[in-house]
Amino acid sequence: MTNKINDLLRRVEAFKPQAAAELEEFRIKILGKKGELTALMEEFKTVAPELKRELGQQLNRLKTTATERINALREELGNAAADRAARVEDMTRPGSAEPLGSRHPISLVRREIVEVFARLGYTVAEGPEIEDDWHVFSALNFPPEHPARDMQDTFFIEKDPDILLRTHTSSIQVRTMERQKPPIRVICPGRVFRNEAISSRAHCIFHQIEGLYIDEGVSFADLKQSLLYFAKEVFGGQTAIRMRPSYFPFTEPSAEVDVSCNLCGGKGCNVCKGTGWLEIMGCGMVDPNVLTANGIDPQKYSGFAFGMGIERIAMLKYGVKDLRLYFENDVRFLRQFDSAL
Ligand code: 2NL
Repeated sequence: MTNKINDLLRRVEAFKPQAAAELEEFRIKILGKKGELTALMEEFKTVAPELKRELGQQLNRLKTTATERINALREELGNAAADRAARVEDMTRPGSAEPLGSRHPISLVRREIVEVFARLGYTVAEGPEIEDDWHVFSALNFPPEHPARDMQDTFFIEKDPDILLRTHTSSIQVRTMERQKPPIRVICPGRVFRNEAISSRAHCIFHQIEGLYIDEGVSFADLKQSLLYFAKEVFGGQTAIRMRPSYFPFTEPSAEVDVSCNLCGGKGCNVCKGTGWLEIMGCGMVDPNVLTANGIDPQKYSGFAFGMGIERIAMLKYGVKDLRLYFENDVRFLRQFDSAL
């Protein structure tokens, strides 16, 4: 019996529970009604009288030790749990910063351009990416045999009647003219699609912003001043613009717009290829055929329109050298814009 008592004593002393439940299980196993100590007490009743004194002392020691150890362990575990709870509830602990994402450069530039034109009274319009021939070509004075209508340049979804991915955001302005009578002043951002080989300078998906202003007496001078204001807001107050004659099916006259290169101050550098000028957009006076096709009387109204590629403006603003970076979503590229909100 002494062996049994010593064995139990050793197990009580060595016991190291991880959790309160484990301790309680141990307590019941030792001190419970059907526990090992209770069994020893029963056995004690049957021992010879001359052994009772010695064994009784041993049993009492075991009982005291076991009870004290279990109480001490219970306190320890309770304190640890209270510590954990206190840590969770300590409102004075310094917080850990959540990592913030960054806006995509295309979104940043689109927003900036939209805001500049909003200050000139333009409202934003959007439209579907999947379009029909009328809204992308016919309503915009594209002749039936124009190369843009070719399979080589445009992604067709269906033929006869033609359903296609819009190749420019002008289709949004056509839809605006359907809904709204002049005066019209809209700015139209969106994704456009062209069947092109992908390179550092071309992509099959890109972003445009177009603007349309139609009212009585809108002139080319209004166009020039509006675009000069835009250029100064986006590229800085020292920026100058120039216009070069050009051609678009939907405007007459048409022009390409350049801004002065603010890297070299117009003297000529590798970015502006020695010219001192950077091309940023195309524009013109809305062709009377376009007004007529869209139910607007060209005798009463005139208007101007312009269009630009957002990728190109963002390249010039941020010095991005390869268009493909905009579409790869490499965080090493995107993180560089996290302070450009
Ligand atoms: C460019 C040139 C341009 C337009 C877009 C337009 C729209 C309507 C009527 C007339 Cl509804 N014109 N849009 C006009 C001139 C130029 O875009 O280089 N875009 C990237």
